[in-house]
Amino acid sequence: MKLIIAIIQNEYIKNILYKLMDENIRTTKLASTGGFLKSGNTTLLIGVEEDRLDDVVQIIEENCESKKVKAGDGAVEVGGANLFILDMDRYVRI
Ligand code: 2BA
Repeated sequence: MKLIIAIIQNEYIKNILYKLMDENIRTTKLASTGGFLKSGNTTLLIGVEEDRLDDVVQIIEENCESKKVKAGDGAVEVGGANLFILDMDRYVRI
């Protein structure tokens, strides 16, 4: 199994969650805050079998995009989603 930690900009989260639910992909939604901009984003924990990994990445890719945001005197390009994909040793549901 894989664990996807997906940090997603709030404006995209509703749509992404609906699409993941349509595909029977389970998620846990956490409120989070970017360390740099100090603005709210959402972190999803998504545990999936390896053969569903590409489906999840595709759903997220198709439903968000990066955009420029003002930061101080300049601007930064904020990703619609930043994904960390980890191998999971073991999953236990009790
Ligand atoms: P923030 O930390 O608020 O970062 C927002 C955007 O600011 C980043 O977009 C990046 O373009 C810029 N940025 C961040 N740190 C910077 C720095 N030290 N110097 C210059 N510019 C900087 P993204 O890279 O797309 O990140 C969006 C959000 O994803 C981040 O919000 C953070 O919550 C999370 N994130 C991204 N990379 C991460 C990482 N390696 N570890 C943990 N969280 C990460």
